[in-house]
Amino acid sequence: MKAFPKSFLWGGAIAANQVEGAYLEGGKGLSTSDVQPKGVFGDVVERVAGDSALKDVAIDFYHRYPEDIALFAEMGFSCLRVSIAWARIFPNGDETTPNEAGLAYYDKLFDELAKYGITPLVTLSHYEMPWGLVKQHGGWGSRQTIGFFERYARTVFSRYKAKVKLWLTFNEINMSLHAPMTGVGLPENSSKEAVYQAIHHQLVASALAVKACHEIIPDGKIGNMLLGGLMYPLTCKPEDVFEALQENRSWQFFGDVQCRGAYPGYMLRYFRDNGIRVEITAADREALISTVDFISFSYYMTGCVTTDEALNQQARGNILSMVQNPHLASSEWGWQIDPVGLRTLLNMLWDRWQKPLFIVENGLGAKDKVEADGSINDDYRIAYLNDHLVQVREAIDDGVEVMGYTSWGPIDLVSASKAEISKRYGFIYVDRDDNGNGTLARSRKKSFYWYRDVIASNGASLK
Ligand code: BGP
Repeated sequence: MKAFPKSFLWGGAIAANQVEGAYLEGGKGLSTSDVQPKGVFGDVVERVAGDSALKDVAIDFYHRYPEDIALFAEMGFSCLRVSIAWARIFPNGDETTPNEAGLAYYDKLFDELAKYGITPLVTLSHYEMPWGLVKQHGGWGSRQTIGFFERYARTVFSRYKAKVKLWLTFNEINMSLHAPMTGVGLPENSSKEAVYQAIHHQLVASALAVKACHEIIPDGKIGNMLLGGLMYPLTCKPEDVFEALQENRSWQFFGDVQCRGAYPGYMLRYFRDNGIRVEITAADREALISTVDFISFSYYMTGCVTTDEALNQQARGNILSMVQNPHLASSEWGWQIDPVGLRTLLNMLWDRWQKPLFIVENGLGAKDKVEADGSINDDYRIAYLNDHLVQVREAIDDGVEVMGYTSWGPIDLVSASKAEISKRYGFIYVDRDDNGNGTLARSRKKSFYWYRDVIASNGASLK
């Protein structure tokens, strides 16, 4: 395989609430993730003294980060995507002064990365927000939350401006309609109007963070983060093709606002046709003009769209209500594996927005078997990643500007959708099970050595 461009960043991506644990240490407040022990689609469960959830300890990255970063460095990472737990910095979310212990923790983390020359890519909000903001202010349903977020963003930009040059605003900002509590801190049964209003507040906050980043870190870059869904029409029936266009737009509209600085016409029509009234002030319009420098996205699977109601009914049980593609195989969790779709999506997003793209999540969640000698032969993971990276290389040859690739969960972590650890993504195995048993010891899987070779050859070893 032809090598990747010299500036291409290689690494992995993790999120605070899925790795750190230490959920009440260092003055941290509860976050929405802490009260969703069953995962991002799960109900809110109020915490009581003595209860516990897998995420409370997660993989104990909060304490073990030096060991883990040393392992990432051994693989040759030039980039690590992490997130800051907002509730470590502003425990309740509405304080006027930040929690110094929380700020100091991430200082140490960034310093550790710097030791190895690993560039941090930092998400401001990865599927969590301070629970206090939800309980006392109504989450993103309240306009006030825009100000709380802006204060948080300005605080961390000012603190880490010398250490962190690459930032992302909200993880998978386009998931909120499917997971309102996780995305915008609203109850699951909220009306569409309420969720779109909250999304609007978040889009304004994202744009204000872009503006603040440009002011405070002039040599920095800030991107958005989208779930990179790609929907195919199930058939070539024109109605199916149009349905797929609309479905793709329902995911990409967030990117349209963040890249173009205004709501697209098709979205305004959708609001009109469905009687959804979103309050968009003149000041909001002005704020939205600050557009992102680059686009980042996750990519795991594709799905199909049809106007056939019977097939749609059957699909309702799937994670994103997608109809299965008969041409693709699925992971153990039913996610359809589609490497070529990644090339298609990279080309489509480039054609649409003409901004650099960063693949900040991609990977295979699978059950791993530890052999008697302690080895883990995860050839399925190697095949998945290899095939996707080959398509990334093709897209670069197609003329798409790709900044880098951070595979999801380079070390096993707690899954977002199911809050289980047996759905493993890592090159590094963590000895812990879904009940929280295990030593938390780390070990290298076969894919660890494979990824190390890919990075060392700058992609030339891919097949
Ligand atoms: C994305 C999230 C991640 C992550 C990943 C894999 O939606 O941004 O946080 O966990 O999906 O999903 P899961 O953990 O459910 O397998």
